[in-house]
Amino acid sequence: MDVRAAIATKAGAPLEVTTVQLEGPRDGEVLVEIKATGICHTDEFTLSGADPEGIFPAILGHEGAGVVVEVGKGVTSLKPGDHVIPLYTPECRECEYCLNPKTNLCQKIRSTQGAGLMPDGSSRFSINGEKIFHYMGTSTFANYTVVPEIALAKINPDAPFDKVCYIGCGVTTGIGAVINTAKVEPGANAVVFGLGGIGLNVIQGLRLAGANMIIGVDTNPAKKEWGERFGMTHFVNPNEVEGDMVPYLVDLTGGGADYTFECIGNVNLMRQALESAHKGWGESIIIGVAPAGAEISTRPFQLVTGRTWKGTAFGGARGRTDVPKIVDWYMQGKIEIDPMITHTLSLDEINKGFDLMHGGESIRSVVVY
Ligand code: NAD
Ligand code: AHE
Ligand code: ZN
Ligand code: ZN
Repeated sequence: MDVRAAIATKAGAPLEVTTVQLEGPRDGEVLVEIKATGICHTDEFTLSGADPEGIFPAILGHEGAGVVVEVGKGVTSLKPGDHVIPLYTPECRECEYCLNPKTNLCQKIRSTQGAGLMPDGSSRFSINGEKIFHYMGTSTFANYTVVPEIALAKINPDAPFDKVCYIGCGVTTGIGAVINTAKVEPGANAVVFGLGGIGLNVIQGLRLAGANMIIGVDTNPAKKEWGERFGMTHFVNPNEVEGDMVPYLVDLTGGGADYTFECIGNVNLMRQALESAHKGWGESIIIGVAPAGAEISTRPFQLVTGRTWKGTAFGGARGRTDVPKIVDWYMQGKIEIDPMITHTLSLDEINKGFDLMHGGESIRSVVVY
């Protein structure tokens, strides 16, 4: 069938909005009509050419919500009409990783997904007979996409697509990092580096967990008001701090934070985040995705003296199990999403979403089909 899509033709070039061809679902696959998709910084990261797994031409997008149109042979958990959120971290419930409660990183289809292909090693997207690659197993920058059954969470049909699409990445990543990865306890002190679409969700996760000091760090002064809107208690603009940030934050937290979160993708800030965690017990969680070739470093003494460095993907969430619950939290008013969706665009305007992100003007732009 013909579908409307934004193609990433090459690194650094704007997306091209055009008509492409999509094949129907094969065994274990599902055709989904995408109703809305957020634009995450990771889409920008891959489009920029900084992603070692970046592959072109591809249809990016991994923060969508939509409706099941058709199911392939063998699909048992979904039927046409079901409302779904595609999952870039699937949940097969049978691989070694799914069976280990210590991780959410289902590996059932990770190798083909990373190569921009469906699990059988082929692509469903093409243009004039030329293959276009999938992206993160989701490719939500198209109004129809094909996704493996194990990479779809069935959600409350009353939930608005243009809001809950954000649960497909940003909301779950931020809140999940606090609840699943750090397991923050009430009364803890925390520092969040980067108050964008992810960092603000870390802040609302910390509020939910009952944290005490919630310190936000961002070079964009406009983020002070944004952070406070979701529970931040202190704002630090590194450009206004004389000298090194680490002693400043250690002093502000009375010895270091119990938890720090890096939500930018900058390896220098990852080091600052680790070193501003409390001696003896502080944990630092890396969320930001760093460019190809970048490496983290610190003095091993930082770890010897009791700090822990951790990372998290999709907030440690098991998508088919946890995403429907997070949608319900939104529907019950337990978490906020609406104010963070600062811009709603048509597919034709998708490149504007990237411009708004570059200019620090948006928290989340959402494309509504
Ligand atoms: P964003 O662009 O919305 O936010 C980034 C924020 O960092 C902005 O507020 C910006 O002003 C701030 N910033 C930039 N440089 C800074 C500096 N030197 N000091 C302080 N603040 C600075 O991006 P986002 O969508 O929130 O994504 C953040 C990061 O998280 C990206 O690297 C993205 O790829 C990654 N990410 C990871 C996961 C995961 O599962 N691990 C999921 C989603 C996003
Ligand atoms: N492909 C990159 C890494 C990109 C990355 O870390 N992706 C995160 C999700 S970011 C969502 O906005 C993730 O889930 N990682 C786990 C995984 O298996 O991809 C690279 O460096 O190669
Ligand atoms: Zn994302
Ligand atoms: Zn699995």
